[in-house]
Formats: sequence, structure tokens, C-alpha cells
Amino acid sequence: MNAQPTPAVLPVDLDAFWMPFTANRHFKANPRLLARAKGMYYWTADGREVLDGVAGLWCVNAGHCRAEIADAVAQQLNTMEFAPTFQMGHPIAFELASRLAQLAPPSMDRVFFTNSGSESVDTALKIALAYHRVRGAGQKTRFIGREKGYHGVGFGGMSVGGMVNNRKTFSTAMINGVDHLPHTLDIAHNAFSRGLPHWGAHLANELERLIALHDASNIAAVIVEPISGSAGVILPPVGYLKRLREICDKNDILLIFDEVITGFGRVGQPFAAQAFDVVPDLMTTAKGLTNGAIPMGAVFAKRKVYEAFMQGPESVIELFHGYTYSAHPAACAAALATLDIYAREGLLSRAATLSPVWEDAVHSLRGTAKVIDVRNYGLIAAVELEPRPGKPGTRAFDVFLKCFERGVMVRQTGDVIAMSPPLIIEPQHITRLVETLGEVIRGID
Ligand code: PXG
Repeated sequence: MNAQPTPAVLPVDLDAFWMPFTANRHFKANPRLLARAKGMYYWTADGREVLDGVAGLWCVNAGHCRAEIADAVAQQLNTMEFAPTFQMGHPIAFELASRLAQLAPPSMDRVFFTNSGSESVDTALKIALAYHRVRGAGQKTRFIGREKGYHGVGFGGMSVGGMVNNRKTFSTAMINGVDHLPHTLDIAHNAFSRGLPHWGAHLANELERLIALHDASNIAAVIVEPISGSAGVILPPVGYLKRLREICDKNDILLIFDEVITGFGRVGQPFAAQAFDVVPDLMTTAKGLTNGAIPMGAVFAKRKVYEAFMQGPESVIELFHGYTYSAHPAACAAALATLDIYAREGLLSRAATLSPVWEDAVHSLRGTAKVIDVRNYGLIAAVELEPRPGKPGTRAFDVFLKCFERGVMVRQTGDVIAMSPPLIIEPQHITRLVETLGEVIRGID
């Protein structure tokens, strides 16, 4: 990990970029500019080293600036930079889909490509509607999401999602017919659980209540994150996901796992579906698919879902959906190179190997003043802080800022500090990450 000094590359003007999910004025008054990255580290524009505790934004699972990925993308761009996938095809798109099908649970071997997690979610919702319709059950149009769920920012994903700040401004623009399960975070019962909490599987039975209310004949799909990331790491109680699966099966409702965060090794298996031994009907992914190097998403479908569409005249398009950049050649090249790295370096199971070290480290913060919960699974962790009276979120935001000043990047959401480091992390990085976080928390008011 050679830390070359980075020349200052401060842009002259920060005004024009309207930054996403950012306090624009605060940021532009106090910019945090990243200029270079390698392995476990970023370097700021003024040359400071920053340990990456969040894998960029939960996506750089193999660590930063993998030359193999860059080379594969460069070679592809110089060979064929773009090719359409509407009524045309190019070989590496098919190669990638086959490789992904081998990674997924056995029956989930059909893959639809998108460019982001949000597009993957909206694609999965549309596939669910179309699936029921082609089977003659076109009245099954309702979706069930979950409180505190995050499924991206498209109109569909926002509607099934349950993050109030993402929804309140757009309240009247939600898609119709969506209801929500209760979330499963309950600090009173589950604070400081190591791994999955044991209390709360019964919350899955709320699905039966919603089915009784709307009737199964109207419900297309249930969508949940196996582990909620954005809301501050909410874990499924032991048995909860299995129960959702049983209820969906009984009622001919598709189960969609949003694995945008949990996919590609984050939970110690290729997907949470395998880690939790619950196979959904559709699985949305993005992020780690290309190690964050090129935007790409993928929706995995059970073969029975795909096969339901393969009827009628063969010359007719079966699903009127897709993106210009579905299976973009550069993204396919990045994904194939990423999968090679994951396989060669055993990264898709590394989170399981490291998880005991990670768990011990993050739980060492138990007992620190203001820490009201620590949650972990795979290489994911959250440290929840007691909010400052009347000023929710400010304490954790200050912790995030102070950590960054001290050379460690974590993520803040509400009063939660979330961590999801690159899967190449070593125990000494874990120590530094958690020690810095602990020192900062101890020093904060
Ligand atoms: N589903 C899930 C479960 C996600 O976590 C998306 C969909 C949307 O993906 P795109 O690629 O459209 O952003 C996400 C995105 C955070 C954070 O810090 C998480 C995400 C994005 C930005 C920040 O928790 N997840």
C-alpha cells in the first residue's frame, strides 16, 4: 500500500455540483475531498491518509483501485466500448450472467442487468407485476415493503422503502397499493446482540395481518433487505426471514430480497440468501458486483419466474423493460474481473472467517458512555449513540466528522455509526478503526 503524496487538486469552485444526500452548504464550507485510493485507504486532496471503514459506500468489497479491474475495463473500451442489448447481444454479457448464476442459490439462474441498485429494485418490482399478469393473475399488484427499508430512490423503490426523510417530500407521488411491515429493530429486547438477535421472529407474522387486510389475491410481492443497511444496520431476528418465505409461499406472493448491500460477500457468503438459507424469488444487487468501479446492477430471478414469461409467439418481446446501458460492455468487463478477484482471494467467504474478530472488536465499545447498542453480522457493524436531547443525529454526525479528521472514514445515519469495510480488511485495520471510533465517542459531548 504505497502512499504516494497526492498533489493538491482542490477545485476552484464547488458551487455547480448539487451533491446527492449531502448538506451542500455545510460541505462546501468544510469540504472533504478524496483524491486517490488504494487497498484499504483513501488519500484526501491535501494528502492525508484515510482508512476506509465503509468500502466507499458499501461497494468496494475487494479494496480500492484493483489494477485488474481497471485493465479489463480499458481493454474492453478499446475493443468495443458499447453494444446494444435490445435485440442484439455481446458475448461477455452472457458470460457474466452465467458466472453470476453459478454464484447465486441454485434455482436463481436468470439475470437482468441494470445500472444501479435503484434500477434493480424498480426492475424487480416490474418483473413481479408482469409475472403475475402473464400467469393470468394480473390483479396481484400490491407491494409490501418494510418500515426503515431502503430500496433506492426511484418512485418504486421510494414507495416500498420506509425511510421517512426520503418519502415525506414526495408523499403524493408514491406508487399505489403499497403497505409496510414493521421494522425489526428493538433495542429494548435486543441491545448488544452478537450476530442475529433472538427476539423478534414473530414480527414476520405481521405479514399475515396485512394479507388478511388486503387479501392475497391482490398482493404481488414482499420486498425486504435481508439486513437493512441505510437505516442503520437492522438485523433479521433468527427465524424471521424463513417465516416471511413460508407466508409468501402459502399465498402465492413473490419474495424479493434487496441484496444491494448484502450481496457479494458482505455477510460471509455470496448472498444473504445463502447465509440465511432462505431463497427469495427475485434478488436485487449492484454495488459489489463491479467493486464500485463502474455502475452496474443485476436482478436475479428464479428460473420459474423467467420461464413464466417464455410463452406465446417466439418473435414477441416478453418483457417491455430495459436500459440503454443494461449489460454495458465496460461494466461487464469490470464485473468479470471483480468476480475473478473474489474467487481467487476467497473474498466471498472472508467476512465469515473474520466475523468473530470483527464482532469482538465492535462489541468492545459496549460500556462506552453514550453507546446504547452495537449490532453486527458478517463484515457489517453499527454503533448506536444516545441522541443529544432535542438534536437527533448531531452527535453521530460530529463523531463521523471527528473520525474523518483522525483518518478514519465511517458512515453516519441518524444517531448510528455504520461500518462495512472492504472485505480485504486485516485485523490491524479493524483495531485501528474501532479504537479511533471509541476514542472519538469518548471525547464527544
Ligand atoms: N437497495 C439497497 C438495499 C441499498 O442499500 C439501493 C437499493 C440503491 O442503490 P443505488 O445504486 O441506486 O444507490 C441501496 C443503496 C448508506 C448508503 O450509507 C446506502 C446506499 C446508498 C447510499 C448510501 O447507508 N444504498
